[in-house]
Amino acid sequence: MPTAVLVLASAPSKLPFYLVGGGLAAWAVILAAIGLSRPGFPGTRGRARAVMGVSALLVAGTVGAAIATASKPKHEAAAAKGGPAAAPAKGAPAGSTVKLAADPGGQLRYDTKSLTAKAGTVTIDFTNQSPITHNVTIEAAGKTIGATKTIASAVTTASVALKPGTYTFFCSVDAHRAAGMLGTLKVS
Ligand SMILES: [Cu+2]
Repeated sequence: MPTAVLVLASAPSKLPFYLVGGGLAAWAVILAAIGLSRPGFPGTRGRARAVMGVSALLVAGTVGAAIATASKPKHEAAAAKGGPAAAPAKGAPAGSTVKLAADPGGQLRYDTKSLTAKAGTVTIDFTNQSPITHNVTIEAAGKTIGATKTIASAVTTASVALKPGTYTFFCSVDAHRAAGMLGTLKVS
């Protein structure tokens, strides 16, 4: 028996199906043999019921094992292997983090003009090493959706819930935006 347990543990996928299915086949052979050798089989109502019950159980077991082994969701297998489908379930947007820095020398620009993020809670990590105050403000169709704190010689973080789309990020301090402190954030 320990060997069988070992096999069960090491080869999970189709084994239950083969075991129960094999049991069903053996049961059918036994029933046929008894039926052939004893014309009166199964004899009493109780025995007939028992035979029917065991048969039904084995059939249900086989079908159940077949479904259980066949319908194993693909993403589970992928998750076990660390595949790309190991992402969070639907309805729980992954979101992501974007990193952005203001020009450390004090020029009115960020270190990039384009950012990308995944829809959901988007975290903005903003670094401003310069002594000039800056922030990161997110805007869609002229409407402000969120912003970091305005900082100088510091680091700050803000989280914004973003749907897929194209946004503008810019600094709302003075005329920094007009001077070129802006860029495009694409959320997919
Ligand atoms: Cu600024």
